Amino acid sequence: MKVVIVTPTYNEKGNIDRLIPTLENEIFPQIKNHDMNILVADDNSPDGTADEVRKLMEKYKNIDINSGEKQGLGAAYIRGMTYAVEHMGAEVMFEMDADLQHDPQKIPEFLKKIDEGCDMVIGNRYSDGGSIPKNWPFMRKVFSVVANLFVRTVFMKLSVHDWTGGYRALKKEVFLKEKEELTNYKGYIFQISFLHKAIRDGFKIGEVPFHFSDRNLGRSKIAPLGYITEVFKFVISTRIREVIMGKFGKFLVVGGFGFIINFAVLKILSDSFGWNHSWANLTGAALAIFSNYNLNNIWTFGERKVSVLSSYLFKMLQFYATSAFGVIFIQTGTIFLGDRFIGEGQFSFILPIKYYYVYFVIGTGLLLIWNFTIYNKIIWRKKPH
Ligand SMILES: Nc1nc2c(ncn2[C@@H]2O[C@H](COP(=O)(O)OP(=O)(O)OP(=O)(O)O)[C@@H](O)[C@H]2O)c(=O)[nH]1
Ligand SMILES: [Mg+2]
Repeated sequence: MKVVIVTPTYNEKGNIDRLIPTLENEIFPQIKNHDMNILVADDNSPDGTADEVRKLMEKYKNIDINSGEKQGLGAAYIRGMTYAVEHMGAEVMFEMDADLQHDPQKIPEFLKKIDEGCDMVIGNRYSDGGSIPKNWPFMRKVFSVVANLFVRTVFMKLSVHDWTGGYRALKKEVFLKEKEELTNYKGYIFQISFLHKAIRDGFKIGEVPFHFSDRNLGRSKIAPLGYITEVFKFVISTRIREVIMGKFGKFLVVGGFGFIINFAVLKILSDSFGWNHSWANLTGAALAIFSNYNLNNIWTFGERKVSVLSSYLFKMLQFYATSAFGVIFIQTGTIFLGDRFIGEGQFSFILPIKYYYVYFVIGTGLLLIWNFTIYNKIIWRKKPH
């Protein structure tokens, strides 16, 4: 396959001078089954990185350069990868820093994973066989480890260890699929966002552990504080959007609609037909649960919909039973325990608030979690392939 190592540079004259000969003389000769090439994505570096690359291009014929304005690391990658695909015929691309922090000896391992069927291979500094520089200041080490743990946990993707690193290999299909959306991520956040979208779209991810060495020439381009804020904002806002637009959001809409049905039936039967409130409410609740069941079946869990009559009826029974259990034991139980162990009373926050309102809100929150979990894991559980 045609492989292009895309290396972004901003003032890396001294480093590119060492990286390219290492790749050409030590690494590429080890790789027999792929056509290896290099693309430097330079942002008109004032130190003359591009001139250095052009000199090397006279010596090595499998190098190219793509220059443009400085807009950030992500923007340089998108421009460079587009060039690699359109002008160099790249089928597989590497992301690799120019400052030799990414051990080039690992390239064959990345390619092996690609050959084995991975779509994107991530250099991993955080599990066995990987590391971050020992001589980094304590706080940088902490930020690096904590930031990655944070991303893994919030995205609920613990199996992928290194989200912020920039040593990767990927098939061109992954880039072409995500390119459009990635143009919004011009800086270092490009890395997390790219990986997140690739996982979301079901691309197969592999990992290669490596020791991340310290930069020993040139200056770092990353602004740590701004980056940390950006990571936090991106991860939290993405996750919230996913939850709201995803199953949980639909489940809440369905539940809200059920609540309206329940209340409307209670009111109509009580006020217009003179029913006793309890019977009117039970009828309203039974209809609301019926509506909830059907809307969840066709919409929230639409892709796991049950349509065979016997299992439709059986699951409806389960649905009524879990809903009743939740209301009695979880929601009402919370109010009961609150009254019993914290007590009744009230406090003032804009308006007077009775303690039991708070117990009700907590109980309802727990009820929602209970219901959603049971629906997702039991009633409409994913069938294994
Ligand atoms: N073209 C381009 N390259 C960039 C830009 N920002 C960073 N780079 C390059 O991206 C790579 C990674 O940047 P570094 O500054 O080394 O970031 P880092 O590795 O997290 O930080 P250090 O460990 O301090 O080196 C290097 O090759 C940089 O030259 C940019 O805006 N444009
Ligand atoms: Mg670096």
